[in-house]
Amino acid sequence: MSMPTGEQPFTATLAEMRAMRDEFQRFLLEYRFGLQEVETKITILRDEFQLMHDYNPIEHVSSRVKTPDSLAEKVARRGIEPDFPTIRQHITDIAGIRVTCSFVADAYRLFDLLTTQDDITVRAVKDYIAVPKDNGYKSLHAIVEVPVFLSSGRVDVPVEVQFRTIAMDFWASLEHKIYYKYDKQVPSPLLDSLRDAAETAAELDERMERLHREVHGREVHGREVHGRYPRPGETPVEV
Ligand code: 0O2
Repeated sequence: MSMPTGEQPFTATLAEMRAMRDEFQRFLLEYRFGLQEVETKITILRDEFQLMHDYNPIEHVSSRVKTPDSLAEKVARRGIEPDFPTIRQHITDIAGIRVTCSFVADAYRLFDLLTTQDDITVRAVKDYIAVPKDNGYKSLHAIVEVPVFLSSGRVDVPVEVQFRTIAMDFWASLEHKIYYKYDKQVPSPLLDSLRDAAETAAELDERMERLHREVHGREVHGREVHGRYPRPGETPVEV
């Protein structure tokens, strides 16, 4: 069964529409479960950090399953067939989780700690922190696959995880609002101001991280191993 994209003429009986709704809900359910699995992993890392290292690298976490409208828009924009197997194969951000961290180093640490877990498969990484987008957007994106065990068996569900700092998040949410306010046709001076603001946000991130390090020093109390946090099973070594 195909999803209506809004561009094709669409006729169906009430029973067909109900069947389509049920199939769509089942399709999205897998993504909701995948999201729950990754959210649990992030929550465990946060709680363990707090308990073992007396430090919380995560400011907040938000998640969403893509709305049917947003999914249909992406299917149309990508020009892919609007059927479930094709969507499953090509649209990898139906389940999305955003981890907002205190500092850039924390974003990379959490990325590392999540993506090296045994049951996680990394499908793709886009490091827009190392190489920001032309508009100034910064964030570290990973498409990970997480196993979900249903009554019908195992399914590996792709989840997009975005790691960013508070400053990057602030910038991205304003840019998103401006983009939609101007219906994606943002005037050029405003685009320049946004790029400028992205640089200011990056400078703020650097200053805050420097300050944090000045106050706390190099955290070697079982926390950092050669500039990063220990991986599971690794013994922290003082440097
Ligand atoms: P939402 O509201 O999160 O669902 P695409 O450009 O989407 O066709 P791809 O490869 O899926 O291709 O995109 P990418 O680069 O991995 O980015 C996906 C998500 O990152 C977006 O999802 C946004 O959440 C965020 N993002 C990427 N670029 C920008 C940007 O320039 N500004 C802002 N504010 N966010 C960005 P969606 O589906 O667009 O939105």
